[in-house]
Amino acid sequence: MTDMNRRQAIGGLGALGLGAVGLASGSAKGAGLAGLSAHPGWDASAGRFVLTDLPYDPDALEPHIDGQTMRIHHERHHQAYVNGVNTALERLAEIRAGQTDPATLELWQRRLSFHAGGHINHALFWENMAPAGTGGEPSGALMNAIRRDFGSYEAFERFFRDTSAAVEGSGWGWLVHEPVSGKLMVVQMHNQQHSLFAGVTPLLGVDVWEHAYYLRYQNRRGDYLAEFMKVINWHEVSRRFEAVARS
Ligand code: MN3
Repeated sequence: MTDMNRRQAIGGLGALGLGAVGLASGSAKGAGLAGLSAHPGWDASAGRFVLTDLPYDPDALEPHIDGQTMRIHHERHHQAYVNGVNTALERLAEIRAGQTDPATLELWQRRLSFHAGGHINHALFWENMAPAGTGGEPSGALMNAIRRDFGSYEAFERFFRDTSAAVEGSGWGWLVHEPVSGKLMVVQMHNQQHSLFAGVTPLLGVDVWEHAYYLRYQNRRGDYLAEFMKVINWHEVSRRFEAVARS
């Protein structure tokens, strides 16, 4: 896929109202592409969203995240979001064409938001992880920004883990770049839908739905989060940060 096609694909997502997962910022200068450059999750020739590849073997994050969880999470859960966003777009097209009861518009808009959010969240999540020992350490401009906005790396990590652990029910913890202030922030996302500020760029996300950790950690979400910190791909987080900092 060319850069332009990627930009168009992601720009399209932004136009669907999904900007708060960072895609709106991709419309002008491409920063929102940051997490999706290798596996854009969109088949331009078919005009459909597609499941993104895992950038490593499903067993590669063991023992921190187990292979069975990774397989089910990727092949079943993520695939269901891909199917869901495609179905929602088909039903909405039928409503526009007068072929489906317009009273279902609200339902399909809600499903569009949920499934498109799920697709993009997971595409970003797979890429912001890497086998332990290969993801590097936070450094350079990213580390400077972490120190500036959180005081220290340790304070950031504590806040990121506490914020993610405290998500009520299903959702996500995110480190984001907020474009108005130019600051890094740690925020929660509920379900698959954003409760973020418009236009923030997602830098690092952790899925805290039970399907992300229950097989190995059962109800011990905090233990999962401690292990997640060992499989972060800081090279990718830095790449996202530098893409948005440049734009
Ligand atoms: Mn998930």
